[in-house]
Amino acid sequence: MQHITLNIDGMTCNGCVASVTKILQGVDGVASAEVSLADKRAEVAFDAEKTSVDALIAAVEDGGYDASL
Ligand SMILES: [Cu+2]
Repeated sequence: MQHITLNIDGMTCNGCVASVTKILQGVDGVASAEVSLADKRAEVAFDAEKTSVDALIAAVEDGGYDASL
């Protein structure tokens, strides 16, 4: 299991937190996603054989938010 922290931009409320959490948890291979509005971060645990950092970032950006390492 790999653990990363992504910087997330564009979240303005708890609805955004819920959206980003759902996006990340919807990626195949993601075990857990903890999103913080105050820190503008997402801590993600995932199976590196099923997904990748690039795929996680792409999923968040497809949802309308900015993500970076
Ligand atoms: Cu919002």
